[in-house]
Amino acid sequence: MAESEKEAALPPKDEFSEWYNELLWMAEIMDVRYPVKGLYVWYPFGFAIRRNTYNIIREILDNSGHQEALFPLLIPENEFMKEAEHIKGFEDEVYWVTHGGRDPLDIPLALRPTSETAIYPMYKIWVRSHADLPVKIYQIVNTFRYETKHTRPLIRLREITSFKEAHTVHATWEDAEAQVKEAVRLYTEIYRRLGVPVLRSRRPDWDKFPGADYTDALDAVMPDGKTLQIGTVHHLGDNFAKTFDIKYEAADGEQRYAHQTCYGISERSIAATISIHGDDKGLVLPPEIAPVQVVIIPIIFKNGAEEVLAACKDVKERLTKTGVKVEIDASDLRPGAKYYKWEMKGVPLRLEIGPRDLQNNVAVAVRRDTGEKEQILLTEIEAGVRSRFEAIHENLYQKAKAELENRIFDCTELEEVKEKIQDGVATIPWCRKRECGLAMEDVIGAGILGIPLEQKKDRKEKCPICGEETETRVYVARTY
Ligand code: 5CA
Ligand code: ZN
Repeated sequence: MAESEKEAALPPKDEFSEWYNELLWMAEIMDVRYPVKGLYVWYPFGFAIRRNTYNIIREILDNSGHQEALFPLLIPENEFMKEAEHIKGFEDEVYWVTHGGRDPLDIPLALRPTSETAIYPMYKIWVRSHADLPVKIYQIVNTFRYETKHTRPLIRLREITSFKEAHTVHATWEDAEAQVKEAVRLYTEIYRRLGVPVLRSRRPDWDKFPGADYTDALDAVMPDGKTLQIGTVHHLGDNFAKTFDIKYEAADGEQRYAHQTCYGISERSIAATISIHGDDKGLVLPPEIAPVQVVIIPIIFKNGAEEVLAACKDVKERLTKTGVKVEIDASDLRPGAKYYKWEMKGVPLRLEIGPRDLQNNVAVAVRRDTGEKEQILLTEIEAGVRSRFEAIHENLYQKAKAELENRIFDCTELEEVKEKIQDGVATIPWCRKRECGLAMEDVIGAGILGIPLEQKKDRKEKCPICGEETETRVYVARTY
């Protein structure tokens, strides 16, 4: 694409929606011009971010006893229609394949909106005895949901291209509950690696996954104060085991229904990461997911160009050997234009090397997150870059954590909640009765996000609807 097409400036991050859309385009993450609503194209640069992000997800799952597998995209109608609650939750969102060529199919096939009904008929065959448990399998696939709310790249898709779903099977309800806790911990760790702090809460009953006993969720707070659900963990009880007849032989020889969990993350993980860290100049990427981690800019005058270029190549080679992804920008662009370009792409560290730096045996390092300039001795460039990466990652997380904490407002009145959710997340006492929860949502005009998984149970307060005493506070937020 021509450089001239991209010269228009990025809107300031304060105008979040415009900033987000322009950034995806200018930093070459997604192309939204594909002619089907809700379907978008990954550019190679965006796809590299995706690959690096999903490497973290794979690593953390593989190291905690999960195995990756792959199930079919198409689900026969009769399997899909087995679990009543699940059908109710998804039937308006399913795409159906009804023909093979010109022949109507005997059994219509659903494009998976999620894969319970593709995986559990196989689990019925695979699970025989208590010795087979637990099963912990995940897959990373595309899923399809005919979303009727406003679609947005990476945030609300009709083809979710990067759906990581894990499906586990356990002997008892308690074992499954322990797995839910473990999954919340693993997801928190994934987001820690992305520098993204999360809110963790139990969804109210009316907002749980269709077919689940309960749903725990991770949410990020976006720059406009709205929350984005970036991961969910569901305790399925034995609901699906009963409909799909997943039984195991217990140690005492008896046949028992299994208990299950499932948990998912999508490319919303990338939407949150780039939205939370980015700034007015473009992307700011945590080093671990940056497709280019260091860009070297040779500062060239009439004399000494060869020495400078040779030194840049040497630095690149040495960094590459330690696994750092490096580019040298020796193009004809003016230095200012080069800075603009690589800042837009979120490159964590820029190294400038000119004749005077060579005399001093240093490179000038400029951090993308802070703009700080420091000299690094060329003889110590590997360690110098490594330690900057760690500092950048930590700074991104701490900054985001402070911003998140500033956006949580403890309220006692519903009117106050209405006002505060314009800027972030409110908390308010709730007696946990359904009718009070729904009444609150009505007055506020926004939903209850959930009951925080870590409650500060220090005092009794009054439910603003019925006046009953309670130790529970809930998050209320505007959501994506
Ligand atoms: N089977 C379960 C666990 S994998 C399931 O489908 N859960 S879910 O419906 O909550 O989806 C898992 C996660 O995918 C959500 O928490 C959300 O972060 C993400 N997600 C859901 N719908 C979309 C969508 N239309 N576009 C992008 N991401 C989505
Ligand atoms: Zn109440």
